[in-house]
Amino acid sequence: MYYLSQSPNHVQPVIQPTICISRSPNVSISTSMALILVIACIIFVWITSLFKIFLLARIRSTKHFTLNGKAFRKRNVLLVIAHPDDESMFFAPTINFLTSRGHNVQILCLSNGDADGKGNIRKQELYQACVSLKVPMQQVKIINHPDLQDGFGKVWNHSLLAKIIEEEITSHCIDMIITFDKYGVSGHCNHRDVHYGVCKLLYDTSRGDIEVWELVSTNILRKYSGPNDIWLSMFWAMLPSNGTVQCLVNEHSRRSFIAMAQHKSQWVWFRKLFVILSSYTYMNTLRKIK
Ligand SMILES: *[C@@H]1O[C@H](CO)[C@@H](O)[C@H](O)[C@H]1NC(C)=O
Ligand SMILES: CC(=O)N[C@H]1CO[C@H](CO)[C@@H](O)[C@@H]1O
Ligand SMILES: [Zn+2]
Repeated sequence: MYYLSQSPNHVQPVIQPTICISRSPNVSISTSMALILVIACIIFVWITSLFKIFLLARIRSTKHFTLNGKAFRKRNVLLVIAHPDDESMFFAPTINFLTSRGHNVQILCLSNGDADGKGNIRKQELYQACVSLKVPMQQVKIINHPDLQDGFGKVWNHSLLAKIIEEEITSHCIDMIITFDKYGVSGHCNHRDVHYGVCKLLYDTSRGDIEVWELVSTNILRKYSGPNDIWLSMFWAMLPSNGTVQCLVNEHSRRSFIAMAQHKSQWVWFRKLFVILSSYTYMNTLRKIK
C-alpha cells in the first residue's frame, strides 16, 4: 500500500511485487518452522517405535504360534523363498524369532538368483547370510532347476514347486511351513509362484499334519515406514476378523543388517536404504493359512 500511494499511475504492476515482498519472509519462516516440526515429529515417532520394538522383543509372550496353547514343542520349520536375499530382506524377524527359541529352521531357496549370471556367487552369499542368521549351511538348500530360473516374466510350474517342497518336507520331518503370501511383498512373480506352489502342495496332497503361515504384504506406505509400522501391525494382529495373525518383532535387528551385507553382489546403496526404511527389517506379520 505504501508504493501504491507513491505512484498512483502504475497501480497494476506495483501491487503484485508489494504483496510478494512483504509476505515472503513470513511465509518462509513459517514454512521452515513447519518443516522442522514435521522432522522433529518423525524422529520422535521413529525413536518411540524403535523403543516399542525393543520392549516387545524382550517380552516373551506365552501366546506365540509356536506354542499353540500346548507345552513347548520344538518345531521343524521350512522357510520357502524364491531368491538368495529374500531371507534377509523379508524374513529376518521370523528367522531370528525361531532360532532364538531353539526351533529347527530349514531354508529352501527355489532359485540361485541367476538373473544377472551371478548364480554361483549368490549361492555362496546365501550360505554366509544364513550363518549370520544362525541357520547352519547344512540346513539351507538351493535349487537350480532349468524351469525355475530367477526373473520377471519367468513363470514357475506350480506342480514342480509342490513336488520339490514335498520332498523337502519328507526328508526333514517338517511340521510348519513359512512362505510369501499371494502378493509376495514386492509383487515379484517368482515370490507369488512360490506361494501358489505351497498352496498346491497343501490342497493336492491334503497333508493335515503341516501348519502353513504366509508373510503378509503391506501397502507401499506401510512397507517403507521402517519401525513405525509396529503400531498398525499390532493393531491388525489383535483384530479377530483378520484370522490367525501374529506380529513378530525383530529381536536382533543388527543381525539382519549383517546378514543382508553378506549379499555383497546385491549390497548397493538403494538396497541399504531399503533395509533401513523397510518395515520387514523390524517386524513380520504372519497369517496362518492352514
Ligand atoms: C509341471 O511340472 C510337473 C511335475 O514336474 C510336470 O508333470 C508337468 O508336465 C509340468 N507342466 C508344464 C506345463 O511344464
Ligand atoms: C495383517 C492383516 O491381515 N491385516 C488386515 C486386517 O484387516 C484389514 C481390513 O479389515 C486389512 O486392511 C489389514 O491389512
Ligand atoms: Zn526375491
